[in-house]
Amino acid sequence: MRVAVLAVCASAASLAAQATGDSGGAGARDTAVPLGRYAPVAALPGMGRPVDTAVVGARRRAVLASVGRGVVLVPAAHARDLERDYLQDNDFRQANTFFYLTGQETAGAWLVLSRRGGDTVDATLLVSPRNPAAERWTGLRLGPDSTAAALAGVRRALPLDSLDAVVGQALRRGGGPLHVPLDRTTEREPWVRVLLHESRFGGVFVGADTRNLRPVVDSLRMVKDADEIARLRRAVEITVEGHLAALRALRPGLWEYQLEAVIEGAFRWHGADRVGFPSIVGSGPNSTTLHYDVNRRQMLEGDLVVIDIGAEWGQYTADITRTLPVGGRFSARQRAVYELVLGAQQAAFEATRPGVTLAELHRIAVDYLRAHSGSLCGEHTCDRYCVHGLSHHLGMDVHDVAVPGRGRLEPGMVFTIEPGVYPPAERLGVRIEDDVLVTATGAEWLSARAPRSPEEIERVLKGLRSCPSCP
Ligand SMILES: [Mn+2]
Repeated sequence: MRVAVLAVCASAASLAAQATGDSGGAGARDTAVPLGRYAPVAALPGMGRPVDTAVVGARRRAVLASVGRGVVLVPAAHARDLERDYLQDNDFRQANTFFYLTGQETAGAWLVLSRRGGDTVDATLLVSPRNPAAERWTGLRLGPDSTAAALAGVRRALPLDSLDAVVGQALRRGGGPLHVPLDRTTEREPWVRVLLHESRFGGVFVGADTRNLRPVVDSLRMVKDADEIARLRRAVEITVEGHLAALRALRPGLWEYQLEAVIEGAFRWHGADRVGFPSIVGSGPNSTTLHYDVNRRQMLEGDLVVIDIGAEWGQYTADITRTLPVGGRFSARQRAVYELVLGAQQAAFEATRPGVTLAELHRIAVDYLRAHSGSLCGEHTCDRYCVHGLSHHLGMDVHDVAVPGRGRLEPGMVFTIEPGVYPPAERLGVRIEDDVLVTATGAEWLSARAPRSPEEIERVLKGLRSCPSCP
């Protein structure tokens, strides 16, 4: 598996280089050019992004090598019905496992992987036949043809109704078990019921031979390949733009939802696909509610506002939190709590390197809070008011997959460091969250461009507060 992951990194080097080149100098960004721009796929104008077929091919090889024996079957997400399910037709988001192994955003498709002679992966994509009448309404879609096969880098793309035959044939040729992703998102799917309780797929398959593919894919997903890191960097940069927009707009009297609007406007302006999670803009007492996302309060002079946001780009999401003084300057007390939290974050970052666990980093941050509290939190030390975990992995899910037994950090893992202190009696909450990439020797701040020290925040609030088009 190690070798496979390295192979992925090598084959995606060109894409990483391209992404790095795209981003330009960190300080001198031309904001007229959206960060999320991409060259459309000619076969899918307006919808498809180019896929590095070598990258997804390497992931498929890694999955098959990992499962050992059997056939791998992976469904795409369904399209929602415009009339029946949802008011917007633009709300499709691909299933993560399918995206990881194909890079395709096609709805209702399936991927079948099996071994063909030695280590060769036989990958078949199954998609609905083209429907010109429907495409007139909803745009071009992939069909079962050579275009789809080329875009996904698979041997062949067949019509959906060949699914039973293709899986049955693969099982007859190489034997079981059948590996399918079984999780919260698929458990209610009709195909799971069929798979687990009825004999299907040419009569070859029986329910007892089904294994869950998720632990295998999740384990691979924990170490990001170069393509994933490039996507995460893009999501982080767009999220930083959201924070910069918030800094420009912030002033007493503004409503939390207005700040949310400015932030999410910046996300879309810079090409984000959607938010990775509901934007948290919690001021004053709301700063102590960890997942406050109602965003309905008017922000007042003297408040702090906790802004915990993440843009999603190319299926990957960032997660960055800043705590800002609404009036432009921290009070002495706010600043003291802020600097304590900042110090805890810095201590955890400096301890980050391969081999360390997130639990150890959490302990380091808590120890820092306890050791440096002084009388800041009264009779207790401030670690008493640090009520959530310090970190989570970051990727296609904002709280990305973490499999048991894989607790030690490895190069290529991406996670958050987000200490917070929330003395409840005071209507005062401070959280600082950054996204971090584990390197061979330590770690890299991915979100360093978002102002973080109190001095820089106050300087930027003073200097940037000129936003002619803001409400
Ligand atoms: Mn987080």
